[in-house]
Amino acid sequence: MANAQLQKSVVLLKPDALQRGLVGNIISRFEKKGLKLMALKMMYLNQEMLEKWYEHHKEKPFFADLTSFMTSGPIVAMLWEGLECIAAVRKLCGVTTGYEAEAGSIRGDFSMSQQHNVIHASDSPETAKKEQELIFDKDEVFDYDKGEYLWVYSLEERN
Ligand code: 3AN
Repeated sequence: MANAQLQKSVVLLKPDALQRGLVGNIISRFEKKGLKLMALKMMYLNQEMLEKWYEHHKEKPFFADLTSFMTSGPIVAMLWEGLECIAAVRKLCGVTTGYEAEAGSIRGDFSMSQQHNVIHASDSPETAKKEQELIFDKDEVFDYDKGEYLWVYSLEERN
């Protein structure tokens, strides 16, 4: 417990999540988990951003399809905070491919696809930092005291 880190995770609700009316349900899951919402906005991604975002997939055969999907409609971008938030959020998302994702996870409940998999979440603290800088201006990120933390975490975990 003593080693648990307070982390931030960047989450994108992909164009399919908006088209399918899943935004409220997904945000509600993060809220109920006890995570703190620090930033939220709707936007379009562009090719230049996606080349940086998915740098590790740039040479993959599906990259062109992926960028065309990710620019096909608006997305919702969010920044969430919590103890070990990166792993916790990825667990809520489920594994990449919808038809393999565990029932109860977001992809497990809402996706049957490898690409139209509803949500993106940062996979490491380094990636989260890079993604936060790509998406959010400093004045779009809100640090505030969340009273619920008194109940979400123990005294030891809050210090
Ligand atoms: P995750 O989003 O679970 O971290 P990554 O980083 O492996 O998964 O993939 C990034 C995104 O690229 C996925 N969310 C998915 O939309 C897309 N993707 C990954 N693998 C494939 C694939 N084989 N075919 C099509 N799209 C893919």
